[in-house]
Amino acid sequence: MNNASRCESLHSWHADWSGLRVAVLGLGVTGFSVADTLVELGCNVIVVAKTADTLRLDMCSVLGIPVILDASNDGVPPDLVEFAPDLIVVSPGYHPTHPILTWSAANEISVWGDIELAWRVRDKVGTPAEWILVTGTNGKTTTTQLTAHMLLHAGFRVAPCGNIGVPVLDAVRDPAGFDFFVVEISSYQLHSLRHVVPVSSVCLNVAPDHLDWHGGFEAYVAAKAKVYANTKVACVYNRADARTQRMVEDADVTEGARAIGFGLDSPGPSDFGLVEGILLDRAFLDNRHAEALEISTLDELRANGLDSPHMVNNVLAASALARSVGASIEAITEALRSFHVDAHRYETVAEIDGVTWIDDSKATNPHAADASLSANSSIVWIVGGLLKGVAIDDLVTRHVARLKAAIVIGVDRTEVVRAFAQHAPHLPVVEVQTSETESVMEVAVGAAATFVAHGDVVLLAPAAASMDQFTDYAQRGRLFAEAVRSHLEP
Ligand code: UMA
Repeated sequence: MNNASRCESLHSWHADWSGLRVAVLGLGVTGFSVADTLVELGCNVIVVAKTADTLRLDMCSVLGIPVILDASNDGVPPDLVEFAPDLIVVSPGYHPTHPILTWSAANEISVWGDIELAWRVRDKVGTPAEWILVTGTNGKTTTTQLTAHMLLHAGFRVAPCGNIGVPVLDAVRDPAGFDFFVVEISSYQLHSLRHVVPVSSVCLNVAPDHLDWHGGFEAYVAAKAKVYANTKVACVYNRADARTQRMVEDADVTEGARAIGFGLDSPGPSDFGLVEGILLDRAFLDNRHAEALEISTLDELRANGLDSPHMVNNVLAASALARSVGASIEAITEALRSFHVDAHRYETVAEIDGVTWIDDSKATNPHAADASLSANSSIVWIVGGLLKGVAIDDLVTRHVARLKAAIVIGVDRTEVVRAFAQHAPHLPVVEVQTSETESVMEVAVGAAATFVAHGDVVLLAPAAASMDQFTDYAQRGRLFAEAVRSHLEP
């Protein structure tokens, strides 16, 4: 058997992986879980990465895994060529045109993502868990958490994993064993996804994001559409987003899978929806042509901040996924009462003198920022960061009437400042310049405070990723909240 067909034949944890030569690209959260798993399987492993933290390097050294650190990140390291891998497992952040991936294609070396490997070895602990896949431009982490919380209340053993921060391979290797994995899956992971058979799946919405990585919107949408492939029970789509419905229509699913729509309007048979403030399941009941089941109400959801339109959509999508695999309505209703949204997702950090300061640092693209801008009428907007090839012109045009001022952060703010000059020429725009004594958020908050009056909202919804000035969106939000507190309580 040649190397390629040996790799293709490996479909179980209990298959013979011994001696397989595998190069792992990346030594972040994913890369380490992949390398660790492969060593456990008896493979001969090498890791390549441009950077890695000391802890992971130390752990690799303990496990006897050689690491090639290639700071240039723009070629094929000679030690990798010499290693002659049978298989490459790539971390999600690697661009598809990375020289190592071009080299592996030219040399017919199989390339998998971590999700592909996890699917193949999912039978490590007892009966393999069923997989529920969750993707979308926005709302996927919350929907993943909601679905997992509902299934937990329904008495199942469940692990939320994937892009949410816990590699699927860690869930697969957990000796506890699970009934369900709710896998948040990013467009990067979907790009390299080959064969997974989910029990149910959802694409919550699609709007421009990560365009520089995918090379355009169509390629991004095509990656997202892969979430529905082979689905067995329910393909859940957003009735207000025709692209998600088309993805389901075009998907090659398992015979018998149903299309289940969700939306904020009245549900048809096989839908989840909203009628006079009541969230309804009209899909998973016998007499769905004449009846519907009540899941919750907007009033109930308000009690724990789940009543904004985009959150209600997440709740409906999660309910559809949970119902599709047998959760009772009662379990879902109960789960919603005890669910709390994570920090930095439209979180009110202070309310003082009639001014509300909101941390929506998780709004890392225009589609997400659009939702939080739409929810307010007089806004001082803190915006900017890494735009990832996506324009913010439409966002500025749509919300200019709600804006009182814009405070622009981010290293490269040319595009943001240009969009305001073009579409909101009369709006006060402050570009944040840091100094040795003041950080980005201290300056931004100080500038925002000069514009506010009673009834205003200061909204951190950057419409951009954070890594140019912060470690991640969480740090960006945390520093904002700290700056707000120290500004208001000097
Ligand atoms: N690396 C290179 N060269 C490259 C790219 C990366 O050497 O060209 C190396 C880095 O030096 C580092 C490692 O690869 O050693 C990092 O790999 P990675 O960027 O794939 O990140 P991980 O730490 O493995 O985390 C990934 C996801 N990150 C990305 O997709 C960028 C995490 O999602 C995810 O939680 C984790 O796997 C577990 O599944 C984060 C994310 O930002 C939250 N996701 C994007 C999003 O949600 O928008 C897609």
